[in-house]
Amino acid sequence: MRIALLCLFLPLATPTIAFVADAPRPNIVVIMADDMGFSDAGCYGGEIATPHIDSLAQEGIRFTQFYNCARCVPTRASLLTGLYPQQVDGTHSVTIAEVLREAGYRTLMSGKWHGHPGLPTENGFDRYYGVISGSCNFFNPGNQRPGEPVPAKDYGQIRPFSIDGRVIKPYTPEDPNWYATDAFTDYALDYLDEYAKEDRPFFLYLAFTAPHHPLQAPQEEIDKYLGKYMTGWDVLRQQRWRRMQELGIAADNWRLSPRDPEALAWENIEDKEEWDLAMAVYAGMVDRMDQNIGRLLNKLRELDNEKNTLVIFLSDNGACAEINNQTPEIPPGPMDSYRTYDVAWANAGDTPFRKFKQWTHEGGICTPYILKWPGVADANTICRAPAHVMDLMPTLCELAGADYPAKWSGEQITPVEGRSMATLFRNGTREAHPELCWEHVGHKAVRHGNWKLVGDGDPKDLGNWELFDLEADRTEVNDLADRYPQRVQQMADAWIRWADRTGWEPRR
Ligand SMILES: [Ca+2]
Repeated sequence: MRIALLCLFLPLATPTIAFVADAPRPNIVVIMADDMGFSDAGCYGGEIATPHIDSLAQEGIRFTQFYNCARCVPTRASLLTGLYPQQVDGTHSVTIAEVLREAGYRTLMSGKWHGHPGLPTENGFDRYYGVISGSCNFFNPGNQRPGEPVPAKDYGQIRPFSIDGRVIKPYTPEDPNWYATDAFTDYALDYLDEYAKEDRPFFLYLAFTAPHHPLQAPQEEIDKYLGKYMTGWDVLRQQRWRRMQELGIAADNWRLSPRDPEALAWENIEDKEEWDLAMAVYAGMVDRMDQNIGRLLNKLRELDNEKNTLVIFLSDNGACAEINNQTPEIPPGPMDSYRTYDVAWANAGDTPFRKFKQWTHEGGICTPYILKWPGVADANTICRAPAHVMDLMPTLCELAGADYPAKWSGEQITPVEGRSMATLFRNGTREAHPELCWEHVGHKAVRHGNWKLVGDGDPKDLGNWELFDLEADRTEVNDLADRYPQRVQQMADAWIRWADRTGWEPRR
């Protein structure tokens, strides 16, 4: 019965393909955005110019139910290890870079680490350039340079950088035109050039900090969008909603969730120009990231790697509604400004879902996931099968011909929780997860089939949970908890068992 039920999960639009068993192992590129909402990219309904992300969608598969772990650190831990973030302790886990390197891959990383003990180069990556934790100032993560303003920081924190095994704190780039999104890409491209002649596949993990706060973008990017958001977030949500219906991202039975209760109606906003600027800077950050993804895709073509390279694009969590205005007197955009775009724009960023980064509603944990693998994965396809960021480890192991190890460095390793998605390319189906669970800063969720239980507070108090049938109500607007108390009880118990099993002590 369970299997029959789970089959309902299988993709409606079926990616199919002849999987060539003896084809050379693919190069693997994983591109991660930081805090990018479900509908920001054009191919998910957004109005921001993202032609290169859209080209991945044109030539690949877009997922509509791809899950993460609600925030930077847990998602990255899960992606790297194939485990729930609660299980990752660095001793009983192994990273995808360690496994792929063991299998003969050149392992390269550029960008944001943030989610695993030690440095990337101590966790399987041959090369690394980037910021070790959090999100840094995009123009200068270090000390003030002569003739320039003091770079704004998140509560004064200096974010450490690392180049290969060396930690640099503070990291003050010499180049006055340094911009984090460009710099992370520059290093990635240099690595690809440097190892182009090697007779071995590569794994590149390019983890941008864009469009995480602070809102900082080159002026020419901001200028492209300034004024375009004067119509406000209510209209923007409607426009995105319409586009995602046209694109087929939203299924016919999805509904647009109401405006978040903490967001004001746009018509009641007085300082509209300021809000327009905030969203213009955000859009500029996404636009610039997309341009850099274009540079990377060009490099793959130039090195004749395009055909045998699997490219994955994803975001680490939903749009961010955190309010963190360190410099309330300086408008968003430049180096000396540290600003956020607030609940209402984040609500538009996560159209059509409810809630945000940190939450376990769909707006927190469901983000774009695009996979392009020329000649293997079907082009311009939408896959509605649920999948999770922890599925990357077993998927990439399988494609690389590597076994997930039972032991690593003499230690017993926690068995992988993720499930390979490789059969999705082989025959368009795979056995779904019988259960998926989440917990982050008190926000909890469990999914069984199309049923999702989500809530905060004491998990034993059934009044703390909402119950949704995601098949009928993907945007979680119709709480069925009162109607199905037994199911609530059953799923709450399952969540508590999971929390006990994964080593997290529920707050009771
Ligand atoms: Ca993030």
